Amino acid sequence: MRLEIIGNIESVKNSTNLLIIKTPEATARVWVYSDSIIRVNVSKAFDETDTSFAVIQNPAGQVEYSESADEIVVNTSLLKLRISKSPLRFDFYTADGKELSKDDERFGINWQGERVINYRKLYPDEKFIGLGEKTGNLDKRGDSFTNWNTDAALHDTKTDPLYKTFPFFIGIHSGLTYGLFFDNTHKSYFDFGATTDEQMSWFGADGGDMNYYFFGAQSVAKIIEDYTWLTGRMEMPPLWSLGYQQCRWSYMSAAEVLDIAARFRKEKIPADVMYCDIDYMDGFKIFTWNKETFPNPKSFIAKLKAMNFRLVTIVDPGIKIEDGYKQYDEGVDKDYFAKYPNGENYTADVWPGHCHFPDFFRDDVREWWGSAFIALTEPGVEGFWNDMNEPAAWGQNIPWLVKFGDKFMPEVRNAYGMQMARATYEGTRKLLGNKRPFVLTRAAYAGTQRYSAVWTGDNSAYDEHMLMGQRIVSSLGITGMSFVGVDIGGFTGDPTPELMVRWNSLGVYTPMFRNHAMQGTIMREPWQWGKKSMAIIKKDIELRYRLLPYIYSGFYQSHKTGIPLSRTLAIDYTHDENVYNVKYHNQFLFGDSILVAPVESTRLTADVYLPAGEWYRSGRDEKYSGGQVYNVGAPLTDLPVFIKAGAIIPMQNVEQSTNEKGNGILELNVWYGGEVSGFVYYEDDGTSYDYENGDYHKREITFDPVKRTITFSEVEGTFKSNFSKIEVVLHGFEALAGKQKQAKRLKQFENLSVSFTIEF
Ligand code: MIG
Repeated sequence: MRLEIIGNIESVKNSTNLLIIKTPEATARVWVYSDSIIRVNVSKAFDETDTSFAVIQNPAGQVEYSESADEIVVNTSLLKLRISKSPLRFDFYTADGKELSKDDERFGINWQGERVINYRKLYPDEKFIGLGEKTGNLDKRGDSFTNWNTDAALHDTKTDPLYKTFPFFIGIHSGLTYGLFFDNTHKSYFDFGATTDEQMSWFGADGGDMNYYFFGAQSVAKIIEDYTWLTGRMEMPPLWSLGYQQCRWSYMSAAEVLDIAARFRKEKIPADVMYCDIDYMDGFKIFTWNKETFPNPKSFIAKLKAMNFRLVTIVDPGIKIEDGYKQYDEGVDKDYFAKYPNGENYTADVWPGHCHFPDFFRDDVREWWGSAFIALTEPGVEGFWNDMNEPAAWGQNIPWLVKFGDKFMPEVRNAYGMQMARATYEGTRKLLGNKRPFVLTRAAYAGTQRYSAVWTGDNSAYDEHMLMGQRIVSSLGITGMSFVGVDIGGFTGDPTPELMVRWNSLGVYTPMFRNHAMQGTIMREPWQWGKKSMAIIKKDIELRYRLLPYIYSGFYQSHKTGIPLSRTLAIDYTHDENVYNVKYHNQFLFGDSILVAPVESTRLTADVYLPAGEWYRSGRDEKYSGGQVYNVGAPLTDLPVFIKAGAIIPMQNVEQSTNEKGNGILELNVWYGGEVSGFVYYEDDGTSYDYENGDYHKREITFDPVKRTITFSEVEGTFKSNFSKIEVVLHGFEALAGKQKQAKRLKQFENLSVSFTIEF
């Protein structure tokens, strides 16, 4: 194997919006995307079409740079990229000269055959967060990872790779932050000081270009904003998908699904969504219904709707080889399947038996796939679950010579699931008219947030898995995926009642709240765990529904800025060492101001680290000062949840589903804090795209402890709030000077759309 390390610059050319730098080995290109984003591409065979599955932005324009005998310096108002000429190396600094990240002086970028690697300097105190769906610690220093989308059934807390590829990480050192997105869909590798002698970190891929975007903003939040500006942000999810979701592999008939739904209503446990896993189909043929067990999909779904439930159905990519089956015949006819280089369709075995696989990399195939959903939308399905799209087949690796689009499998495998989710989203959005589809995918690549929610695949029913699942949810948040869930209760194995209760209580604070379990496991619905457990599960699900106005506003934030709903503490408390301590690294902020500390089901007390500031224990309003560890009670009825001082949390009354009207009162909870604080409240119809045309209701709510006021800004947007009244509930105001008995609930206010102020 030949090793080539990139050498000296031969020429530099300034083109319209990029610098082109040649060495004997390759050509390097440098673009500026914004003041805080610079792109570097080093290639032996640059493809001028320069397409990306992830990136939706274009370079900003002319690259500003200066050149001397030794180096080229690219400047933006925030960043300085020093490119040394002999040999070619890329070193990034803040505009005022602080070193953010540089190539390893000795090895820089190099090739071993097609494999391209970038060795970079490792800083003594450097930490690494990101890469999305990865096992291991929050701080990935000392670990290495591979991206190769895999059906990782039975994975444990060490398994790698899993189902998804997000080649984006954030480095933290010397009080500084930077981000790096390696946009390359080949099998890729990241090593955060695992295999080197504390000198280098490195990343690379089996082929393609050394193609990365460097983010230089000096806050993790701003880096996430920049990354999601580059790769896109989620749309507003349908409100119903934020309610409780009940799934199982499988509810075997329409009658069974309806029974389960009716039982939720009978027990008065709020819920919004039922699922059909693979057994609703006829012989696992996608876009069909089993005629015996689901004889009349339309009336079945109408009955569900009458109970205020929506239905999500699963689809896998494998199309059964069977003459007379519509999707098969059409696919063969139009040549829509992935192929061997001689033109034969690639075949593999999965649930339906022998299958072909749609080539989602082609526009016409995505269009075809998307329009086939009429078989599901016509009877009334509104949610579409994309499984097995790594793609997975029984015990088989896809041969490397199979072609997708004009590329061979190894080049694009990591983007297959994303392109399936894209086809599903684009097709169902069209079919549903002005209604928002809910799309859920297992495999994904950077940018998937534009099309779909994700879940973390087949987890297991034990405590360690629950805790790791939370880390993965927060880690996916760093890489742009806000709408994320895990199988609550654990997919494989049977949870103890305690674990079920505990996991469900964490589900309240999981962006997607779905209970799901594998074939052959004990039934999982809330009433299967005995009266006492059911009562706790019910209360927690009720809390989820009470929090929906806060949660929906949190998703609006993700939609607008990319900041995830589930936030590792590394986002807001980046330079606080305790955040990375494995004792506390599962903790997270849910939205702006709810801190959650996941705790095993076997422990009834927990050490919780509260970062700087003041905190209140939720439900008890006891006050804690931050920057300390507390040992707190953690009974199954009361997961340790803390509210940040100054928090403004809008809540509503308990409803049995998001389809209910509610009592029309928005309960605005305010926790006393020493500083001015604010909250952006957002509401819309929850189902349509009218918000894109200004039909929403948004206002800023500000708490001011000095003026002793809570101010509501004027409403922006045309949507009329579902709440006619606002009731303010004060927490921690008792000690305020001058008022002996501070009322907890202030009288209700009309929810006017003009600005108004409340005094306390
Ligand atoms: O081979 O559709 O991860 O959620 O229940 C297993 C059956 C296929 C894997 C998914 C799981 C789903 C199951 N699927």
